[in-house]
This record gives sequence, structure tokens and C-alpha cells, in this order.
Amino acid sequence: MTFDVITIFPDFFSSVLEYGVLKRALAGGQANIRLHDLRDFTDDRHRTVDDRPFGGGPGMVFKPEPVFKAVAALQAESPGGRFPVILLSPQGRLFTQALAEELTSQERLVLICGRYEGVDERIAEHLATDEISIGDYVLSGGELPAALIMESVIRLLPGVLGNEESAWQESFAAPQAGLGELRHGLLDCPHYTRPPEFRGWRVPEVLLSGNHQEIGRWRRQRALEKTWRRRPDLLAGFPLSEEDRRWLVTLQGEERQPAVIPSSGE
Ligand code: 9D3
Repeated sequence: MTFDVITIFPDFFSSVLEYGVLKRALAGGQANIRLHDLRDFTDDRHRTVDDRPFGGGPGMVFKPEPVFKAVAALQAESPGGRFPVILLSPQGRLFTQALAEELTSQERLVLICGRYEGVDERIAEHLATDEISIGDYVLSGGELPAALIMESVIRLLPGVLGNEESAWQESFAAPQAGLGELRHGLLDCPHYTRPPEFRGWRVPEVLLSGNHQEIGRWRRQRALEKTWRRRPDLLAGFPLSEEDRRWLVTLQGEERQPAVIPSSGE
């Protein structure tokens, strides 16, 4: 899968591409990331990519010409080939695991990183095929979002994660379309490693018991509990088993148990 990133900061990406899954996928040829300096698509001596907003106001806006030119140059490389042109912007569709999985079906993606106060709206309207935001917080540009999207998509490509890792995931994954990593749709259960006691805090005994059926049930219950407390939104639409339901009812019952208040002893 090839990613073409259009940015005024191509060097920004060098460190993230040198580690972990991204480094491995690039070395292994499962992914290819090409960085394009937007300034290479300007015509003036100052390599100008931005200008003042019509109508006034603070800040600067990306001019349309260099961005259209950059995308045209990429399209000219593969005549007839059509691929998504994604504008990273706070106004975009929210990036989720389901969207990451959707994107893995593409052979090629163009990612346009905005900066300043935004980009000329004609880029969003007439050039980009999709607009993606990574969440409701303000960043100063699309570079971090582009790196994040590449990381999450590339790790899903066949042959990128070690067999061990993906096989393990599979065994934990109840089928639910579109959720991938969160395919089982729940937050993860807690994990522990040695030592079994650290500063007086013991690892839950069941994990040391060797009883894999008990361990499986404990993990499922902890995952359900954590999800129910922290992200109840994830439980909506999640296929609960009868046993899951009973556990959630138990939790709810504990929650509603009135606190035991010692009597004043009158
Ligand atoms: C100060 C201007 N903002 C008004 C509230 C609008 C704005 C424009 C451009 C805010 C941020 C940016 C730069 N951000 C991105 O390009 C961006 C982004 C983000 O800020 N949050 C989440 N996802 C993304 S994807 C691209």
C-alpha cells in the first residue's frame, strides 16, 4: 500500500518512520510512504503556499494552486488509477478503527496535511474525496494526524504484525464487523507480569492458578467491567452473551447496593 503525503514539513515524519511497525512494514515492502514537499509545487521565488483570508481575520490559509498541482502530479503517475485524496482537517469525518480497516482496501492513498488556520475551501470541495479528523481537539496541522492514520492502517496490512501477535488476537476476537483490534468491541482486561507481588500489591490469584477456563472468564469479566464503567458507549450494539449479561447485572446490583453505614449506636 502506498501513501503519498503532501506537507510543508516532510522532515517531520522521519522519526516516526524509523521505529516499530512502520519501520518494519517499510523495510518489508508491505507499505511505501512517499513524502512530497508542498513548496516544490509553487511557482514563485519565495515558494509561497499560504495567503491572507478573504474577508479578513487572523492567520493564513493554504492557497489552492500548489495543492491542486501536487495532487495532479501524483494522478499523472498512474493514469486511469483513481485513489482517495484525503484532506486532514478538524472538520472531517472522525477517524476510527472501522475507518482504518476500510482504508486497508486501498492500494494508494493521498494525505494532504493542512497548516495555519486552514486550507482554501475549494481544496475540500473540489479536490479531496474525503476529509478526516482524528478527534475533537485542536492541533496546529495535519502532520500528526497523517502519521497516526498511517500507523493504524499499516499495522492492519497482511504480513505486518508477527504471526504470533495476529493469531493471538484472532483467538480473542469474537466476530464483529469493522472493529478490528477492538473487534471484540471491549476495552482490554488488565495485564500483569512478574513479580507476583510488587510493593505489597499482589497479582490477582486467578492469573497464577493455571486454570485457563477461570482465567478466560476473569479476563472477560474485567474487560466487561472496565468497558461498562469507562466506555459504556462501546457496549451499545455489542453482542453480549447470556453470561456477559448476568455479569453486568451483577455489577449493576453491586453499584446500587446501599453503602453499609454503621449505626450510631443510640
Ligand atoms: C484556529 C483555527 N481553528 C478554529 C477553531 C480551526 C483550525 C484550523 C486548522 C483548527 C486546527 C487546524 C489544524 N488542524 C488540522 O489540520 C487537523 C486536525 C485537528 O486540529 N484536530 C483533529 N484532527 C485534525 S486532522 C487535521
